[in-house]
Amino acid sequence: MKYWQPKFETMEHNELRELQLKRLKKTAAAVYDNVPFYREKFDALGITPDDVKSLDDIKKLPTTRKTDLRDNYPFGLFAVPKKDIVRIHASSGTSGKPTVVGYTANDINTWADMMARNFTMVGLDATDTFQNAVNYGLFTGGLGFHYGIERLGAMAVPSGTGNTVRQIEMMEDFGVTAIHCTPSYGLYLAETVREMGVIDKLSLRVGCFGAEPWSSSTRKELESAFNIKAYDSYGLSEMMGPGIGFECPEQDGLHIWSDHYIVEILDKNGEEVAEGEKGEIVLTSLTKEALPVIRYRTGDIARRLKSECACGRTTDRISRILGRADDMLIVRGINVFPSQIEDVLVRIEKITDQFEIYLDRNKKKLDEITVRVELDEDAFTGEIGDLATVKRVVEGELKSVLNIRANVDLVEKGTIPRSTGKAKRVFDRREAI
Ligand code: ADP
Ligand code: K
Ligand code: ZN
Repeated sequence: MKYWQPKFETMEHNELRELQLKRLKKTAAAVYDNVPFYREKFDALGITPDDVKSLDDIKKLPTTRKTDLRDNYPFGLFAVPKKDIVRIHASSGTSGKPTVVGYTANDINTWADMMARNFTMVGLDATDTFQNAVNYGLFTGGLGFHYGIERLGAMAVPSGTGNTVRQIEMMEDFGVTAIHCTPSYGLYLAETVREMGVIDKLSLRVGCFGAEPWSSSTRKELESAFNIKAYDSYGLSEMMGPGIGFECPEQDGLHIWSDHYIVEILDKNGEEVAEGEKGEIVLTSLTKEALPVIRYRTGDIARRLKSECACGRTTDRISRILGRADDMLIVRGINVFPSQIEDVLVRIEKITDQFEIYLDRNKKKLDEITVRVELDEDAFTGEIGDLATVKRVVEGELKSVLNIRANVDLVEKGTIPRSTGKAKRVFDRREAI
């Protein structure tokens, strides 16, 4: 089977826009009637849901930010009575206090189908065995993927995170064909597979990686280490969780499920960018019942792509996530994204894929960036000269990509803690001084 819900995945353009408008009107009315926060925002702008007459009118609607969820913590933005909520999750709190999100039974159902669409899209079906190696708690990635795997009819292996050797034994013993984890945990698993020398015993075909940014070099690394195709999975708890955007076999950008979400890519002035340009992803949910969200400022940066795709799906499409606005480091006035550093390091031999970034302010009050990288065991012959060469290569590559000098701190393999979820890579010590 090529599509899970062909009617929605391949819907003709005009019909899709009509469906979006109908659902946008309904969502605007739902938040206006049931969520005081939105009622006040609409009132302040002097609008009512009746002002939504075309899709373009979305621009009249207020935006929502993470702080709005925090201010209304925990359940203040829910649009249905508590008896209709069947589950809550929380964001991972990458940038502050976690926020809580809720789901009705219909929401859970919608989400499972979206995930099943994604899995079908990357060639999985009921015959597959799917290991879900992410945290199964409040984090959306655990149960979100799990329900989708079951909806597809595949066999779920809810391994969670940790105990990395055991994870790999399970892959071997259960004949696991698909895996989901964060890209940073994926790299750690890959390293362990290499150390155990078991790649020939694994039956993996597909890997789904998401929840944090990763580069195309990391994709190559994961694909060759596991002998798989690696696909990007995008999502955020405010919009349900993972799976609202997913790569197809073209591996060239994310399909955003447009019957469930409107995606805007906005520049600094809040204007829609042209195709190919980058901006902030702003999402409006169209079918969420428990927690409908209007024009959510994700803080995630991506490019707008044209919607035609060789896979036949007609959804809106965006590039992979280029970074998170609040990820961006400003070092001596130059913008640096950790993903740029990752992209450089993963391509260099003789070092592992693990790294940490330290930001300091020196005596002259200038920013210093130090990248800690690990030397691969077999790269060190005992010659001090080797170390100097590796250091020089890494510094040179970083300089050419970042346009500023970064110090490189070479450490022994295993020094940098391996992450099983979203990795913490940046340590900004500039404020402390
Ligand atoms: P938090 O914002 O606390 O991390 P979530 O767990 O909801 O909360 O994570 C959502 C965020 O994770 C997204 O806004 C995005 O920044 C990041 N993210 C999720 N999937 C991807 C992906 N495939 N690529 C890059 N970043 C991603
Ligand atoms: K099955
Ligand atoms: Zn496609």
